[in-house]
Amino acid sequence: SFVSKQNFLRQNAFVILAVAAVFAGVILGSALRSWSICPRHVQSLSFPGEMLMRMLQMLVLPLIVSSLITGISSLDNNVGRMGVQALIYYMLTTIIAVFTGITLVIALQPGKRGRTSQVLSGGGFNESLPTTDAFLDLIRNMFPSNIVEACFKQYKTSYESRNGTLVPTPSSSSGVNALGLVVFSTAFGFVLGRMREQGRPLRNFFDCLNEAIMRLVGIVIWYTPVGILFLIAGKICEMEDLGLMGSRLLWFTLCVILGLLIHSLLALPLLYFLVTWKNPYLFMAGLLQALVTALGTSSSSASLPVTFHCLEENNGVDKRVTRFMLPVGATVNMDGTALYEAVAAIFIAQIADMELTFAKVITISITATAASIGAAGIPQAGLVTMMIVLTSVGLPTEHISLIIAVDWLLDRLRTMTNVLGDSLGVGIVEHLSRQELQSHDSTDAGHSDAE
Ligand code: DAS
Repeated sequence: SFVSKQNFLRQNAFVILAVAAVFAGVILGSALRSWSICPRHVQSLSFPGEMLMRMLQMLVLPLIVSSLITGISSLDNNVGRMGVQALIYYMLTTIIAVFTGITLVIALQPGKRGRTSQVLSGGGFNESLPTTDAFLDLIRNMFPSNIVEACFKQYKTSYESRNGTLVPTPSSSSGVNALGLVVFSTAFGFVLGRMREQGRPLRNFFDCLNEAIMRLVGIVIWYTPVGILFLIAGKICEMEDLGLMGSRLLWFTLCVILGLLIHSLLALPLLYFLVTWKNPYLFMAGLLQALVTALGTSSSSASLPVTFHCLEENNGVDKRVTRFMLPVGATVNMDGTALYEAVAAIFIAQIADMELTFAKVITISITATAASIGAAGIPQAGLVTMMIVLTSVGLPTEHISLIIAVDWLLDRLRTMTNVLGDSLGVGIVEHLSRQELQSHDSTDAGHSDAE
């Protein structure tokens, strides 16, 4: 039994370390907090965590491009079917998430509880973003005019005030345009797959690039527990005192957390079980390290390398499916964010005493879904795309300041749900396509025999 215990420890070392890092981070952070150290020291405390973020982000760009191109070009004719399955899964789960959130926030009425919270003040967003412009920007970002620029810039309409009215002026803001890269790489991979012999050198190139990046991921994985520990400790040191949170904000936080729990622990696992007849919680256990990374970094895109590692190494998912689905999922499928946006918008409407008609609730659900697709997988992106949801029902965008105080926490939690949703989707689509993948394998073997 000693040997089996040793084996267990060896196999699960990373998971144990990652979970231990969360607890250690909380303890270290709370201890240092009681000494109330100055911001400069908090910065040096978070430094090892910042290094983890930077290392992961460094890998994300080549990872997205190479995995999508190799994944899609190797799937040949199955790519259409699997793509449709993936899109149905993304839409369905996002709608379930939004529905769960809306039901909870209407039932619990967090915006009507107690007095106005003390955190009403705080920096606000003054810029208001007309909904149609936001939708157009989403589509513009799908087709970047310059693929190199897409690696570091996103398109975003900005506004100029002229004689008291806001006039749109096209401009660019910083941030990786992951959506544009995903669209380009998908199309590129598709064409490359059809080029047969002629496409082989480039397919080999991207295959090799992808393999090399995944090996680098295998090295960075060793550093994740350290990074996570310091990311969490640093955050706990600098957070505002939760005791000052008003009762409305507290109810709002609970409402979001409850919704995320229902979606992550009941709805998604149930869907996985209904499709595959396999134990979803076993599958989820293999993902722990990715989930903890999401908690630490609050970014699904920074967690992407670890998610790849977990699905391929721990859960043995077919690489063709992870390569094709994960980059897309991390960019467009955000169940946690959609749930959060819907809850937050209705919470704000409750505080503002706005009457919620059925039409408004539907508008909120649609824009919350769109906002979650448009949100980049980076920390607090959901807070910015909230503006689309608020303006769509005529709520002033500066009301976002009502919820800024708790966003650092809810951001981490919804990112975990986002990563979980992407990963379970990979499991489901792999299960549905097992037959095609196998027959594809055997025709491939036939080809190489002939060669
Ligand atoms: N933090 C995000 C993510 O990476 C998105 C959000 O802010 O909701 O998933």
